[in-house]
Amino acid sequence: MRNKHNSPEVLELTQPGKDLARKISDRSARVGVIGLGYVGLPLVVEMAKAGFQVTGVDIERTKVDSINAGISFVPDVPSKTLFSLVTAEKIKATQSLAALESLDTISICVPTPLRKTKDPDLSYIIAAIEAVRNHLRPGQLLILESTTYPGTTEELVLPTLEKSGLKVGKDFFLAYSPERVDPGNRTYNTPNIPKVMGGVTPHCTKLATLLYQQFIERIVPVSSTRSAEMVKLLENTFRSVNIALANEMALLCHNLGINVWEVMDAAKTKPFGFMAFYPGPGLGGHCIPVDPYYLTWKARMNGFNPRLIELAGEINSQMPAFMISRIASALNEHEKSLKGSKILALGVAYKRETNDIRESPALEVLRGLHDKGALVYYSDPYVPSVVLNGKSAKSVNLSPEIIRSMDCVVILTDHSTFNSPMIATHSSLILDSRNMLRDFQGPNILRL
Ligand code: SAJ
Repeated sequence: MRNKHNSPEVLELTQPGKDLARKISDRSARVGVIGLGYVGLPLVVEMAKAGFQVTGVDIERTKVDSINAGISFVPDVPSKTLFSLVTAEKIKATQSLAALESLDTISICVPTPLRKTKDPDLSYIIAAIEAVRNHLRPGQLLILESTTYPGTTEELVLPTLEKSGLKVGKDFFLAYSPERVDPGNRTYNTPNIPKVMGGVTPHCTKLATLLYQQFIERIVPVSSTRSAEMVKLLENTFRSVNIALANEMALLCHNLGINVWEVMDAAKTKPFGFMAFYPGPGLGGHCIPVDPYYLTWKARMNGFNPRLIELAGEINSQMPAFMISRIASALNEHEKSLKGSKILALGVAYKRETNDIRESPALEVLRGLHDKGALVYYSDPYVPSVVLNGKSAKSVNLSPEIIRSMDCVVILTDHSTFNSPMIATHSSLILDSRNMLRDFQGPNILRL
């Protein structure tokens, strides 16, 4: 940042900021996290490991009790680590919002889902920010991490907090820093994923950067909260659009009688200028199918028509229907109708090696098959049971007999624990939407 004399601007912090900077540096700052899920809990642990006294706040009693017992419910956080930090009294969880008053910094990691109408649901952020406002005092630093549209921090969060009469950048400090947690990623986790940081004022950016650099290797300051909010949406919209391209390539390759998986893997050998994405039964999870709608909603509110982003969403959301039509055609080739056929789905989680079924396209495929009269079964080692069309369905244990009894096996999630040789050998008809059986050939094996 340069002032009019073109010399580096020296950021003279106000007293509350100076006190906070000292407390962060000497670890006497009392830090807190609202929202103890797959983003918030790893953040709590890293802050505690850096030497801070950490308070976790969540509305769910079960989460609070589990954390205080040192039992982790987030696969990426080992209970052993959590237990030792709780025992050392570095971590304490509570449902009480009154705890916010004693905190010097508060990171907010609450969900940002969509409403049924596909527009943003900021109710969790609003509830958290109103709680913060009710306990706001001079010297506090607030960092919003939840994925949201550009403008949320300055148009919604800031006015709510300044209703307290305190002034941002002088009395309290506010920044936006997108979470980038990739659940199950063995290589990248909270400390080594670069953290983008955008403050409402330069002082806010400076203080938020000072806090996070105590436990994250690299902070990437940007000029505003809007930039920081947009970075996250670009990252996830990039994935959605490229997955849509992979899906459209799958539809086109099927039409042309070309193996899209072979094409994608061969294209991937290009050492520059290409990044492989793969087709699948559709987009799942609570991020990639959701985040682009936060961006398109904001764009439309500003009279901008985000054609490419919306078209990508349409292509991705058509994939479950395409899967059902492929299954119907494959059965038809065996003189069988969809109605009355026994169909076994392998995998219902939204992606491999997870038990998360949120927005899972596999469930949409199963529901569609059921609605057309098929007798639907599923097997997923990570998901013991699901509710399908109002009834509870249990995961079946795979065996050659079970597989041979099916008219069609559909691979929807390519968990590594599936026994591919057994599946390839004993299935009379397979539709593989994940190329899990890439090493097997045969007239019984069809691919997306
Ligand atoms: N998918 C495809 N083809 C692909 C990649 C993914 O069909 O080539 C599907 C997956 O099967 C899944 C969905 O897209 O149903 C989303 O998959 P994902 O790999 O994007 O994983 P998420 O949603 O669990 O997490 C993503 C993070 N993933 C990666 O960067 C690899 C990351 O973008 C964010 O940290 C996270 O969303 C988030 O929290 O925003």
